[in-house]
Amino acid sequence: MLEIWGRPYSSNVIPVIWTANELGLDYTLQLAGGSFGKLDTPEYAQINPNRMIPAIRDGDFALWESLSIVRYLCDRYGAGGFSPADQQIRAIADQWMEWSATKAFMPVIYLFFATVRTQPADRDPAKIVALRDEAHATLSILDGHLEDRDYVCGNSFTMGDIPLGCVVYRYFNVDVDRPALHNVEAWYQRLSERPAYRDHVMRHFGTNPDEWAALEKACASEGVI
Ligand SMILES: N[C@@H](CCC(=O)N[C@@H](CS)C(=O)NCC(=O)O)C(=O)O
Repeated sequence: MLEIWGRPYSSNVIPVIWTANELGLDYTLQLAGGSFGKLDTPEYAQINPNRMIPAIRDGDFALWESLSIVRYLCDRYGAGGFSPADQQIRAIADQWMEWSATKAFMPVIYLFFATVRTQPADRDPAKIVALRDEAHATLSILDGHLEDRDYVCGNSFTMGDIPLGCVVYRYFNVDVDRPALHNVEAWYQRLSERPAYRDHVMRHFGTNPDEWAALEKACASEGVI
């Protein structure tokens, strides 16, 4: 059975877990990383020599790097669907996955760390506004792209929506004022109609480091997800 190594509150693990659930795959989640540890074992070094999460094992095959895992799962188990058969449509999906990793992820994750992962007394309001502005400016590009399409590749949900769907959930759920992004908001609404997105991306992550840590610890009691 497919094994996913990671923790369900990690920004790089969430796209992998969401993908596996979209594809209806049977898998076991090996809780690892952060307070769950296990990354410094010889067994894990065989799976991911970087000792980071996520990683997967699919039979004898091991793979790391979150978006490579998303592509692999969609190619192997969702070919012609989440991984479009048309090479140009697939390239567009790939383009937005790369763009998510290289442009959209950073301002949003830094905004997340400057708010949820920082004690309220230690927060820097100017830094938070600057990160919010950077995230908004970047996501405005996605907003323009979604002006005349439902999903990043057109009318169907594909792997191209997955990394950005995770980024946008965090952006829309940190406690900051945000200028409108009408098309991204409409796309986010469409994603939130998907059960796998609701269950595995739209996890309440708390409002401060203590709540966040307690929520992540509690996921250990969920066992296999
Ligand atoms: N580019 C890698 C980044 C992996 C990464 O930074 N993982 C973090 C968690 S989000 C990690 O392993 N941190 C150590 C830990 O969680 O213990 C990917 O997308 O998979």
